[in-house]
Amino acid sequence: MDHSLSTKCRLFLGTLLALTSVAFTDAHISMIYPLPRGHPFNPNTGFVDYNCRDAPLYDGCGGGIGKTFPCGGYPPDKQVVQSFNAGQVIDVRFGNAQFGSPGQPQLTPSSNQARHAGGLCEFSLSYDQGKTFGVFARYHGSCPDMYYDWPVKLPENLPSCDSCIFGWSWINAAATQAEFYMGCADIKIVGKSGGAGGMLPPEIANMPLRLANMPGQSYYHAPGDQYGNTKSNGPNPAEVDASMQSAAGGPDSSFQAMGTPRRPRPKYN
Ligand SMILES: [Cu+2]
Repeated sequence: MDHSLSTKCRLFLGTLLALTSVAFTDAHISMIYPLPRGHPFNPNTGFVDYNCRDAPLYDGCGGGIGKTFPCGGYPPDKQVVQSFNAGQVIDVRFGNAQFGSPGQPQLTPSSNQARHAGGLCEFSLSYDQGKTFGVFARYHGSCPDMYYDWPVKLPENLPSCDSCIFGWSWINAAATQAEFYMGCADIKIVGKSGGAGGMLPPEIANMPLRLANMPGQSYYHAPGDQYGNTKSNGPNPAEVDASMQSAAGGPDSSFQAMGTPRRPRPKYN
């Protein structure tokens, strides 16, 4: 009887160790400002995802909601309280379950923040609850990085909306398989033109998200930087300038997929 107890005990400890090592070796990064759907810090989230908040889409992360496109499959927030003005600059920030919160280790330049040598970050808006997204800003190469703010300017000509989606999506550069990450914040936008129920301006609506590394899409990495999982040089000043002019730069001619397309991962739900 003692023997069976201690066996259970060892099994339990083994499980704990396994869970812990998964949490640290399979680390990723996610948007933490604006506060996205699914995040434990978001008081209005419709689903609290303790296990897979930082995970890419379709990677088989267990215990979560089975992250799918768009927005990780999370339900909309219970109420929309994050409000921005058309033309406002949003300083996007990133974090993860290892860094950035009270009681967690201080982020240092050499911290492993699981940024996978950056890649391509796209910032988008949806005025139809995630059916379509239009890209209004991009950062190539060094994004994401928890060390920096990533300023993006909401276009001046956005109409008002009571429940829009601010999207961050990321195609990673290295350090792990070719992945696609997405975080969605439910926001209100106070437009210069007033009146809710508008649509995305056509120049934004016509700039679709770059989709990759999920069922039905190609598998590849995006060009990144040389800093691996540690602190980078931050946002490219030219891209900050472009963002301040609300200029995504049109179709993304500067983007080149890296490497040969990879086989889909086996673990789709
Ligand atoms: Cu990762």
